[in-house]
Amino acid sequence: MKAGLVLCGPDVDHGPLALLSGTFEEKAAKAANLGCDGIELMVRDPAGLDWPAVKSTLEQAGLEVPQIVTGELFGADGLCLVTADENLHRRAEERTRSVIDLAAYLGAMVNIGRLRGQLKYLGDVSDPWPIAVERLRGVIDYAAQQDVKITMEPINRYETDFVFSAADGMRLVNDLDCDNFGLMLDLFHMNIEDVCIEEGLRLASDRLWHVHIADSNRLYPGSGHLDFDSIFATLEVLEYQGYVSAELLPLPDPDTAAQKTVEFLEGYLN
Ligand code: LER
Ligand code: MN
Repeated sequence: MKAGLVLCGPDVDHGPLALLSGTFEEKAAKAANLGCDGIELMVRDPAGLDWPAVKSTLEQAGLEVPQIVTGELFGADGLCLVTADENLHRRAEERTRSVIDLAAYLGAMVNIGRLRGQLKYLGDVSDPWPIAVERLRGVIDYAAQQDVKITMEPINRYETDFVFSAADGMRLVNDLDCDNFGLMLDLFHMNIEDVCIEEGLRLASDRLWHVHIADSNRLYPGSGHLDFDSIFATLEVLEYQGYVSAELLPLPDPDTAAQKTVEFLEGYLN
């Protein structure tokens, strides 16, 4: 297992769950000094980014980019894939394709969280699930051509209206049946939606490609009531090799939250 955290790229002013302060270069240096293996890059629009500069900043810091996170495509620009609005869907696909191109350039996966949209955005249809599956397939097929993996994140019911749990995520994995489509599980969402976090991890283990860590209250681990001894013992048994990456509230400040998380992870990852 490797340690990571979510970091805003140069085109994102503020990510509500991203860590570290300073310029992009300063944040990359801080992540490396803390002992992170890599960072999850939060982007808004790759067209506005200097790709070689981003790559060289991260390479010089010795950081991998396991994944690009797309939350701000929805959060800042309202883009989403599962919608009846053809124009919105086309713009969301175009932007997602450019994120996939950047991911291919950086050797990263691409996460789909809130960017997926919602079933209710499809309007009054009797069975929205198969329509949603086909809406998602477009970007997954495009990613496959670029050799990029897509991770779907089950998200709690207060933020979306489909794919809440690991079981929901595996239903989508099975219905899509694409080798480049897997799951990212976020312990904060799992604590709300999964009957048992450890069981959810086991259920998804064949397609578990990334993990977001936060405690039950979305503060740095150790601040809430999640049983991390049991969670990490489960990941060990499953021989999970991917990233455990901090996505949490930047409190008491973004640097302290990052430092506390990496210190906490050291106890489990080494
Ligand atoms: C994104 O990874 C996430 O977990 C969401 O809660 C953001 O809204
Ligand atoms: Mn998350």
